[in-house]
Amino acid sequence: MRTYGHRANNHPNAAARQLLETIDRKKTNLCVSVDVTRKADFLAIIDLVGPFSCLVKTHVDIIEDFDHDLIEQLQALSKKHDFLIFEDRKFADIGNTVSLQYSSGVHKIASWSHITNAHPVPGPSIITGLASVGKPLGRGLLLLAEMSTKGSLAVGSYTEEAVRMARANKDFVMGFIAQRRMDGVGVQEGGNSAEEEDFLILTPGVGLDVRGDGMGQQYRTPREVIVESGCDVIIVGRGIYGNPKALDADNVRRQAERYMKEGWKAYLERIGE
Ligand code: 5FU
Repeated sequence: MRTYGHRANNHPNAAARQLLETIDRKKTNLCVSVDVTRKADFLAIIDLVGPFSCLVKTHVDIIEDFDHDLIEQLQALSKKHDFLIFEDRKFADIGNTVSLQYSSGVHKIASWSHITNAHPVPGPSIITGLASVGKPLGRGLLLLAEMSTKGSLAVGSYTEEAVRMARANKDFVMGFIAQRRMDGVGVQEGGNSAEEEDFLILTPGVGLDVRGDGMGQQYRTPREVIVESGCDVIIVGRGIYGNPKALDADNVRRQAERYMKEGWKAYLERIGE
């Protein structure tokens, strides 16, 4: 299994290259998901976890006091701590609509988020729509090939079609939200092997202390995700910041470091070091 650094040197997609370089430089494959509703909490958590993260994942539409200053401060933290930004927008509409949702509105996601994602449910036109905005800016797109939730419908031929859509749009699609490596998935017998591709697999549903959240979320450990399933980035939310109503700065920092160490240990095991 190749190293993150080696993959960075050879990757054709600019956003993927940036993420792999950051992972290699900071020695962390941890993405922290910051799902809180107050701007002050959002920025405070990111300042605490930034040193341990390669990527910070946002849902800006849940923030009650969202404003342009939040984006400026987020960008300043991204520079200060050397991490990329991933708005987990999960676009799912026709090409024209997603291009407007991505570029415009209150949030103007494309102007600040290095990476975003989309459900493949509308078919390839969703990639065309998002690429028309994101490609000129050097952004990267992840397709949701699988989900972490119990009873997810993103399985079987749906997942295979998602991978085929990505293969046909490698200049903009840098990888997948998925629960396992996608090499060879959807490759027809006698068809091209997956050797030439290097899709990044970013995986939510990661926790060290519990196996679920009572609302359908299912957690696996960093080792299960990185070693057993061959994924590249662990996405961790509540396992790090706990209850947003009772934020404990020392504990947030401690948990981020703990997940970073577990994720990196798992990666070293995977590459045989
Ligand atoms: F695509 C997905 C998925 O399959 N599962 C997820 O959990 C996305 N997520 C996101 O990861 C979800 O929207 C949360 O933002 C985050 C997981 O947060 P947690 O607190 O670690 O459960």
